[in-house]
Amino acid sequence: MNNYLSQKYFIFMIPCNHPRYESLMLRSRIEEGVKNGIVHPTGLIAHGRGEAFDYLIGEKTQKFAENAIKAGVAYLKIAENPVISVNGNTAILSAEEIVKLAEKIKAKIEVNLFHRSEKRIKKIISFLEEKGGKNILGIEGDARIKGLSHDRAICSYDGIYSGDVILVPLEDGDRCEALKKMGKVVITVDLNPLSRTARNADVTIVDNVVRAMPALIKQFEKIKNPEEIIKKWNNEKNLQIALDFICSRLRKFYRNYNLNLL
Ligand code: PTJ
Repeated sequence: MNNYLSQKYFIFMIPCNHPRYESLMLRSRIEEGVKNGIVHPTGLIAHGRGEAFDYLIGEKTQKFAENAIKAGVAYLKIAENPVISVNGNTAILSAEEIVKLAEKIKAKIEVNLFHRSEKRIKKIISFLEEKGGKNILGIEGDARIKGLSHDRAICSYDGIYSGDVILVPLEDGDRCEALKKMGKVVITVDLNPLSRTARNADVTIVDNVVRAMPALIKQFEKIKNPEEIIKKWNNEKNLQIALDFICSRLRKFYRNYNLNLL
């Protein structure tokens, strides 16, 4: 069976009432993304790590994520030059929402890759354009994020380099730190509340990007008091709430299954 048929066969094999339907469909999208060159092969591993943490938070947008989404929107609302940074995984999972959010907040979209190649940047730009994206940055690579030695330092002068508030879903810790050192406000979406990115960002949305992006769009109209929200925002405290939530869920699992592991 060739690749195309096996992919179709896989989709056909997942009935809508399968208890893991949504999760399996996301896997299928990531797999398709690898096949068509949008997602880097290691994006499969990153997705798997994300899945594990999503399982632990109950695969739902929890209160701590809702609060972070509000804080993220508040920063995006007061931004003068907001930028949405897109990698392979985010593009394949949330292209339409990225385009919609960028329109709402008047943000630039920049493709910025850890495993950078011109070919993949062009593919991701075309993919976002198919969903309605315009003037997408990334290919010019005419500036560098200071203090980074790998290719993710290569960025666009008109985008990430000169932006003030940067939304970076599925970030790697190094770049988050480097962007902070450049004085930028960093908002991230990362299912892992323990990651360096999560701990270094100004706002960490501990949620799946497929739920967080539509929620950011929805909140945009609702938030009328961004300054007040920012004043009260405490990212560290919110991350602790996320971790406490995961721990208490694990304790419940332990009691329910009576595993006697301790
Ligand atoms: O497309 P490229 O070349 O820029 O590469 C992108 C990846 C994601 C492969 C690269 O940035 C990478 O290796 O990332 P890391 O260091 O594995 O970090 C990814 C983080 O995103 C991990 O903490 C995961 O838990 C988290 N994550 C994975 N899938 C999701 C997610 N967070 C939110 N939503 C997801 N769907």
